[in-house]
Amino acid sequence: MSDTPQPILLADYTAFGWLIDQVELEFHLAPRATRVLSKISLRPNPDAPAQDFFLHGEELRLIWAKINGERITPEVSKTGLTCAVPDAPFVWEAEVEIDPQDNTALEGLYMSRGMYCTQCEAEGFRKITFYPDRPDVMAPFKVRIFGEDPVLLSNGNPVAQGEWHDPWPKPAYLFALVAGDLRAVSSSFTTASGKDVELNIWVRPGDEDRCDYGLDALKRSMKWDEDVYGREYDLDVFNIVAVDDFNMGAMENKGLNIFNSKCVLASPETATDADFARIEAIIAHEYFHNWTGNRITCRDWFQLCLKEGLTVFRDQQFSGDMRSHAVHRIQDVLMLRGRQFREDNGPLAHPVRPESYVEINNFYTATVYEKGAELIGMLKRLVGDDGYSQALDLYFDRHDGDAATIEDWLKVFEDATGRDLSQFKRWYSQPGTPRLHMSEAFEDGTYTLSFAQDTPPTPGQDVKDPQVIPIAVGLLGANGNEVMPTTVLEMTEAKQSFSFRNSVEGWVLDGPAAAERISGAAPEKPTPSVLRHFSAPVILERDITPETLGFLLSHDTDPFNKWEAGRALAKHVLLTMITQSTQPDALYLDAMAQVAADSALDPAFRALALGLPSQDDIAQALFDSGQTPDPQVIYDAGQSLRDALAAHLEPALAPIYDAMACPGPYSPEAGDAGKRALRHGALGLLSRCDGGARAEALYQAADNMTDQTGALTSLLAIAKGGDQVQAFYDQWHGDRLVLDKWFGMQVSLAKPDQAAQVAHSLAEHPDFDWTNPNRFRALIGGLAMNTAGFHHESGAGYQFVADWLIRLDSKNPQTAARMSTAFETWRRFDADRQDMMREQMQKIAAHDKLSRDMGEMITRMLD
Ligand code: 0A1
Ligand code: ZN
Repeated sequence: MSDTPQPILLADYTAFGWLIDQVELEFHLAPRATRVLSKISLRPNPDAPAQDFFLHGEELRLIWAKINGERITPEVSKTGLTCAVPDAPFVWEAEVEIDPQDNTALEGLYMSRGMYCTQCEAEGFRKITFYPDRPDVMAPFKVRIFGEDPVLLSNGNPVAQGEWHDPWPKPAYLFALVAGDLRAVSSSFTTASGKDVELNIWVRPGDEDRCDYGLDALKRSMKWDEDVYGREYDLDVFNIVAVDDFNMGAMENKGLNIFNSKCVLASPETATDADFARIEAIIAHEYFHNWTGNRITCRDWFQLCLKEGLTVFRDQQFSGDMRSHAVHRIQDVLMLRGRQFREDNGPLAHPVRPESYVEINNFYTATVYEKGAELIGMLKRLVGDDGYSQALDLYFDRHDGDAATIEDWLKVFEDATGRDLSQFKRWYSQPGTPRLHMSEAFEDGTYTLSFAQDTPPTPGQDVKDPQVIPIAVGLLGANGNEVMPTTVLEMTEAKQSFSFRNSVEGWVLDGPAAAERISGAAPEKPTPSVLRHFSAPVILERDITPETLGFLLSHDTDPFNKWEAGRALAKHVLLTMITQSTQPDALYLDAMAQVAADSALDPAFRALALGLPSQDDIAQALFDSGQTPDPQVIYDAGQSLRDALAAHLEPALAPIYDAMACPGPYSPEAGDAGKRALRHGALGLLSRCDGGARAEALYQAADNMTDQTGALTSLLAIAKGGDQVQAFYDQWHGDRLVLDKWFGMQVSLAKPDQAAQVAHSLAEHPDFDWTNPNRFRALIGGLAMNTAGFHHESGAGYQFVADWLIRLDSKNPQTAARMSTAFETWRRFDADRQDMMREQMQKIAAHDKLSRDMGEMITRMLD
């Protein structure tokens, strides 16, 4: 018999043979021996095929089991149990014993610094008791918790101390339990229909002063979901708990969200502007899941994007409404390109709706989440805002209480709008980032844009069919005025042209309905602004001169494309510096000087415009154009370009730095955060001219974490800041979340030839608690993010990361497997680096406690 785990296939889905009317659970908590009693009322599911009765269960010690009150002896395996059951409704009961203290995988019931907590998505409930642990089995739960802790929480409404009833049928993955010595910071929210909801954020004693922002974000999320989606909250209480040891960001358990403390706790002294923004988005995300995920859940884990893509899309809309749409769109696209494009163009590429998996935890990916959200955005663009609202209303009406599929989702759009979405569905099954080639023609006063789409082969899928691509286009006249407002072109063919003509109404898309052409003087060729707002997750390829990019950067009325023009220009400059050993282009430097000083522009936008493309981005671009990227050369080019920018912009930088100071007490609100972002951008460049004098002064004066880390980052980037690193440690060594920053900054900003060594010595530091996922990610992930350091020619970075992944894999497979993606770009590089990375991956694959999670990741990367 082979030990190789067999993949699970979408095509093999069958319904569970029974329906569950009620689940009753009783927990007797003890760190090494928690007893769980379960009583489950089942009846045959008339819509399911005949099957043996099977309950999932892993790492459980079965004490006894009964059917209808009679003791039975089930057949227990490593993955669950079977037994004979009556062909009629029956009651299953069992008692099991589990060991939360020994649970280092942080899945199921585990302990985090003395506190009991759970994580059941995707398949953790089977480590708590025997149960059909699949999302399409939904039931109301009643829970009783017995333990010594003062606070005993579970899902639903409180009934008595430690007793909870959740009336809303839910799958087991949404179950949660928390017990500990916790304090609540509380508030309340009155829903649109007048129901009062108690809101609590539960934290360890001492963290109470870090909850205000999270509570406020929660109230804003509740209001927003009522206003924008018509969705009200449906229980008497909404609890959030902050937990220090957590594999992901947070979890949407019904009425009891559990958060990685890093994603909810914030105070001006300990959290940065970016932390505040992330907390706002994650609070919203988990809250929004109450409707998109909990009330309507997924039939099976292949449908994960049904809840995640939609909920990410909703949290992005929310963040845009709370802050700036333009700035958020740019940040979302940066993230998409940085993580999802990287995944989609490498060995781990998979469809937004995968068709097979070995370990589902490996599919909580940027593709399912972020590309999944882009698909919702495209749908909205294609059917229009009204069509989208009608489709969503229908979705909630039709599927409330269901475990639904992508087919159900697309059907509501078809039914609400009358549109055929069969071609659109390809976006869910075809992995890979489409390349969109564009060319222009201008003849007899008709302007034509021609597009050709093709998607490179991905693992297991060589040939792709054309997809529907909404291409938002605007046209600009020679003087920079917009002569055609944003118009969405719907590309459905492999190759397609769209013509525009000059009419009494300006430039319009040619077609029977287009207005008459103006007779008389021939129009001038317009300049196109293509893929506005990043209207589709594709890579646009076209010949464009630096001059045209400069023109768009100055004049484009679409803020995303204005930024994109600057970004494309920076990319062009870097690629030319790398491939032709040239000096930085003056056109780019002048353009940046203009943007930096343009006080009509939002400071947050200016800060983003001044940023350079990531080293990873440049490596991918070089690889795409048939060259072998050298990480050290890319790093050096980035450094020279920063030096050149600093020298060129120097006269403007000090005034910007001064003007962007925020007087008064710190506020995390977007306006001030944008000013600080620009101020710190200017400081990063200024430090290259003043030797870090201003950064040292800012560090000294800082009264908030954004300024403190901003100053320290600027110093570390010029290889200074030794004293500040020590001072930071002295000030913050007692604070877990802040100390993560200390580890992360040092390693991610170390010079390439020193990064592995810095990581090595930090790993010896007494505060390096590698069993805490946040700390592990800060240090090991910090090195993986230091592109040139990780890929240093010595191979020390590869070895360091691989050794730690092996170590972590035997304790926490999920986080280890997730971080193995550090190696996913290995095929881009030269033969020596490829050999070294392959060797490290083979070493990981050969270790004696290799997990299923890690085994699957390495196999996919090496195949
Ligand atoms: N559903 C959560 C993400 C999540 C997934 C898995 C987890 O543990 C294995 C934890 C959280 C979300 O989208 O926020
Ligand atoms: Zn989610």
